[in-house]
Amino acid sequence: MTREQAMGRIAQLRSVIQEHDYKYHVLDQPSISDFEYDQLMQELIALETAHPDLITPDSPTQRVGGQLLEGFEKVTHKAPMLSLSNAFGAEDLRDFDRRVRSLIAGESFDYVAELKIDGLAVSLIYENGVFVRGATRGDGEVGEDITANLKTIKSLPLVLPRSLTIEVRGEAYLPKREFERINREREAAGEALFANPRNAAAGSLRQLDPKIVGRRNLSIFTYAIGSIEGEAVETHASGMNLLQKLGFKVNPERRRLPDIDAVIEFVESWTGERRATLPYEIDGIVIKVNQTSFYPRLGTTAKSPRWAIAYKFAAEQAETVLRDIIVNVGRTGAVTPTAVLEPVRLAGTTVSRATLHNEDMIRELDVMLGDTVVVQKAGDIIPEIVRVVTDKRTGDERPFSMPTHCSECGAELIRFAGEAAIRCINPQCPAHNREGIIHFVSRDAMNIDGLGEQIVTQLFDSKLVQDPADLYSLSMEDLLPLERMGQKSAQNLLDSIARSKENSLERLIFGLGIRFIGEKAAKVLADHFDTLDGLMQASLDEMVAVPEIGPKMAESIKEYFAQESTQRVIEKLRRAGVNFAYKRPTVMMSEDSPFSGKTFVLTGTLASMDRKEAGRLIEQRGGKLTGSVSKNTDYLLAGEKAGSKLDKARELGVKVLDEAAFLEWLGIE
Ligand code: 3BD
Repeated sequence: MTREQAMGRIAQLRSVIQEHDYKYHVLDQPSISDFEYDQLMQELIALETAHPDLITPDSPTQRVGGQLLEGFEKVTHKAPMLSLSNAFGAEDLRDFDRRVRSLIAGESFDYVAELKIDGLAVSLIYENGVFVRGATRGDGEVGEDITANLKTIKSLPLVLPRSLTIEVRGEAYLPKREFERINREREAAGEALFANPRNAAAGSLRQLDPKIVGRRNLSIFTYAIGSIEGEAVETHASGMNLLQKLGFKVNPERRRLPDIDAVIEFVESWTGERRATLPYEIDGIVIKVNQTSFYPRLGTTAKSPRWAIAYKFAAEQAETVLRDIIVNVGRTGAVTPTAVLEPVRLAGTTVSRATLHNEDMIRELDVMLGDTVVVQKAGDIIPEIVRVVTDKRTGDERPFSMPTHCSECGAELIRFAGEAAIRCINPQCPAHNREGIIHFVSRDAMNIDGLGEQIVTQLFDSKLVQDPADLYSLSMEDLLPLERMGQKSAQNLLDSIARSKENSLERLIFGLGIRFIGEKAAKVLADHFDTLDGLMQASLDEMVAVPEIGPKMAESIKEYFAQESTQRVIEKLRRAGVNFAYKRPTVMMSEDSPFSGKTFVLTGTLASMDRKEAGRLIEQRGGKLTGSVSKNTDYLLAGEKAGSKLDKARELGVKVLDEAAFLEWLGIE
């Protein structure tokens, strides 16, 4: 390849990769497999390695810098990043509205209400269409340059489709799922947990190693244009649409609303259960006057604009009495204390348990049995104790100390140096084994539908299932005597157990519950070693030679497979016919597939699978996915509650496929 040819191909690859980053991370609608994406990336890396002078900072290969940062430079924002004044109820919103209306006397305007993402405010500067600098808000005047860390965020475009010079503001955040994953991993590694996604996002962006930041899977919603050259933005709504067109991720739950009553209605629609259904945390609603022409007239107070306000959700806290502290032994043997509370209503549910994480937390809270405590729903599901109401102490409270021996097997509990958790390290401990089976069947592991914690516990306690392999010798007669188990559910359960034998190797590796081996590592190992036997025979050196596998993981794998109990289980799984091989995702391209070469758009809700799964099936059969309906779309796959895309398809005469027809094409039912 000549240098000219290399330049051409590099440019092409960068733009294709950028497009796929956008589809995956902004639209949440990937159109190629991870494998194909990786191939494009590898080709680009190879070309850039051969021609290092052609590397530019906006290349997708440069998202994760190789160098450790020394620290963060201070940067002064071109225009200060204002803060928002707060409203705590409908009355505050009406006051805000009265003030706005009196200042723009008689003229007509509307509002935009949008979710207040609970993350970290940042400023992003693009010069001539290229991302050149990103900074934290800091005190609003001066922030810190975190460009290298922000570049690792895949939903942040490194180049824009136009040569614009623009400052964009947004909120970098951690999706709830990623937050939970990170805390699970930190827990397993004995590291301190992050209290909430916000802290985790802030902590991540303060990392000096962009590689670590990259692994945190942060995302970013943009919500304001700080400044823009050569373009007039007349309304906030059109500004957001512009950002969206430029490839930024803008939150879809924003509404233009005619007046404050509509705003209050919108706010109230988000104060209940609905908030919990979002995949990220929000801490309120931001309300902005839509017409930017009024901003100068409305002006700012000391620090915040008068044309915007943040409605803050009430802190979800309640007082109750701590009845007891019980300890549970988890899959890794970690002993976690749980607070047993006098049941109390909190954010729509009754709370009777709260997590105490570990012994250190109990000491920090200085909590005693019988104390009145304030509980809080930390963002999502698991309530926690915020503090003790010491004024309410009567003197009858009793101190609590962690047990010295395992409640399930009696073995002595051990606290390893540098770890917050105390552990039961008896491999025969029933709690270990029971939790290990619960993990084995879980959705991200062997995905055995219909096997919840309660059924596993029943099977375990009745000695029918003592290790994961025992699941494969269960019969109808074993299942029928269980509580709430009919003929039909028993058969379904047996079917899903049987189906799980065909799972690809990564699910099995993850399901075995080897310490430090999460989903990602399991996948990498399966891909590299191909079979479980390959992995079992691998040396430490061979394992650490695999990208993303560190010495701690390798040691843990060796130790796991060396155990006699492990070997017994593996042999039982083998005899049961459980697949030990990695099933590399392949693209099926049969000519006669009705999907082959056709372009699909997905919309609405499908009853039989989620959209991601439907997309994967279409692609496997040679179909292409795109995000929006155009005249080039061959089919719109429309589930329940299909909205504007269905209208558009009808307008353009695009063929519409309903779920039944889709399943038929797939050869299902
Ligand atoms: C969000 C300022 C204005 C442009 C000033 C109106 C205060 C944090 O989702 N709009 C949003 C969000 C934050 C915003 C503005 N719109 N300012 C906004 C915001 N949808 N979170 N913020 N910020 C961002 C802040 N941060 C830390 C300390 C003090 N203030």
